[in-house]
Amino acid sequence: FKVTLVSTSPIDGQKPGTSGLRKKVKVFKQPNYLENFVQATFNALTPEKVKGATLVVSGDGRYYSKDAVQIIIKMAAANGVRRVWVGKNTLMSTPAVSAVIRERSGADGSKATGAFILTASHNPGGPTEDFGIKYNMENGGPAPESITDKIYENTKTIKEYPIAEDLPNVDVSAIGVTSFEGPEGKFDVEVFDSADDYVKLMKSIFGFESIRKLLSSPKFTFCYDALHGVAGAYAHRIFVEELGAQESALLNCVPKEDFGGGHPDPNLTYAKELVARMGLGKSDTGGEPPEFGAAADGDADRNMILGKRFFVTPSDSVAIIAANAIEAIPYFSSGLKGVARSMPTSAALDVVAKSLNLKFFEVPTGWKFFGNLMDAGMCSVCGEESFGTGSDHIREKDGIWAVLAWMSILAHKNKDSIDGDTKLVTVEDIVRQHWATYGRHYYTRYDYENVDAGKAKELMEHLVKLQSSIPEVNKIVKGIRSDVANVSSADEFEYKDPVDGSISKHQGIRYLFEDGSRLVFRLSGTGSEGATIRLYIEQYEKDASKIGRESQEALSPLVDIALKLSKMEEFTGRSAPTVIT
Ligand code: VG1
Ligand code: CO
Repeated sequence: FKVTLVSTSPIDGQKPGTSGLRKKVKVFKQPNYLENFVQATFNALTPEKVKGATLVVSGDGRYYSKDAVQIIIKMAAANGVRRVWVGKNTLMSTPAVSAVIRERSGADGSKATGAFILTASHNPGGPTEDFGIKYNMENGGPAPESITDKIYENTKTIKEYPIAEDLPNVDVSAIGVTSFEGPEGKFDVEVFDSADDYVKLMKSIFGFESIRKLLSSPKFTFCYDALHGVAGAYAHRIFVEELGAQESALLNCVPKEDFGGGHPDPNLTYAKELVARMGLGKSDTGGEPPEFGAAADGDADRNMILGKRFFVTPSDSVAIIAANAIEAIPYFSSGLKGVARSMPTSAALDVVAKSLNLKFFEVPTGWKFFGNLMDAGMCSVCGEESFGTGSDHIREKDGIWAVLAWMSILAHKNKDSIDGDTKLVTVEDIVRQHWATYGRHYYTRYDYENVDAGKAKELMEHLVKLQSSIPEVNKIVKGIRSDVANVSSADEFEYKDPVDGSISKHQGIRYLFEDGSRLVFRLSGTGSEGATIRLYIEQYEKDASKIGRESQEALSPLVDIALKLSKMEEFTGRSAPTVIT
């Protein structure tokens, strides 16, 4: 192939957000839009590192992935990349990409040094919906801010990019290696099924035998909903072939370019079919719900965990996994190096860390911050309130890992009862037992999607200004409800990375109450249009007689305060959030 230099000019708005660049497909399809971002990334990595490299390029298979993969292959070739690894049909879950970077060796012993992940995660897909791209580093984790800042700077000055225009499109549906000869030598594209590497990794972490035994018991029933995301490409292999689940346990497990027209976000609002099956929906499907249900998002890094007629909040989920990991999961049998959560995630994990005497970290939203801790051997298990849970087996959150972690805990708690007549220890039993031991963190998140960006900014500025006088805040709070604790402090969360000392500012506004309750306000960094305001509300209850309340009811005084304190309706014109989780 030949290399052509194409001249281009900067395009506005290519700043990577919480997890890469996410925009409408029609934006990505503009001339040079994708190319500029890819070249800005190559330039940020530096030409020396790009030349001769092995790169992974794949994603959740959403609409425009097939075109994007071919463009990136041609640009990689022209930039002197030695090899590109592509998942069959461009499919590779975000956790599988991380695993492939860390674990896979090519036939000639080559190792990948990074990846372009093509996904907009939980955002809908299709010609009128979202596409996304992000870069992951040699450790398998998302590029740190030092790199994403450079990428953004480069997008503002880019003048040209090289591309191998005459390179034929590679058939990404056929497994195998295609070799090309370019001006600087050989260039290979290898298509493979990443499920092999991923399954191998999962088998090295969990006791598949004990999970298999659980799944084979008639007492235990299971349902997994991939919401037509990429998790479907792994679910059959793992749950059915390896672990013996019934075929009928899999819902929406065929990956689709538009996620079947749905919103591939595993929560109580969008995972409608699963929610109904689990006996949690308004429309009951009839029949006895399964004992355990789970769902994934588009790129399979998120998870939702459900019991029969029971929802496990993600903040509780990570705390429960941490509390049981050593006993229930072979990978952790020698102990946990530490645990971490993102700032808006509830403090359920903090209580476990304290009681088990574990190192604990609170980081800003987004998985990139956990990676540094893990690379330094300081953190084993971590999670976010946004349905993300994971461990140091890779450097991304991992939806299927979380399901296997819960299955391991269920298998462990039921190891003596699974064969006999004793009753199954259920998901709900495990959660209630956890609350009884550690106390309960009532928790909810209100999302106001696609609000006017200017108004959202004003609301945040209003909240920052309010913080300067805590007595004033308390006067307002007491005027709204007299039955809540005092606000003891408020701030804008700022994080100093304990490993590299880097500082991340403006990571959300916190109002902290004397009884441990919290209100947190943030602007989303993953949307593709307008602004999304997230409001996180949390209240700790230690009294065992008060841990069984319905959470929206228990939190209603704090919700009331949050809405009035922030003047939510006044600024946004919204009387209700778009989604409550
Ligand atoms: C959201 C979540 C955050 C998560 C991020 C990426 O970010 O709140 O916890 O890490 O999505 O997840 P934001 O900035 O919109 O609040 V994924 O599965 O979209 O890569
Ligand atoms: Co995701």
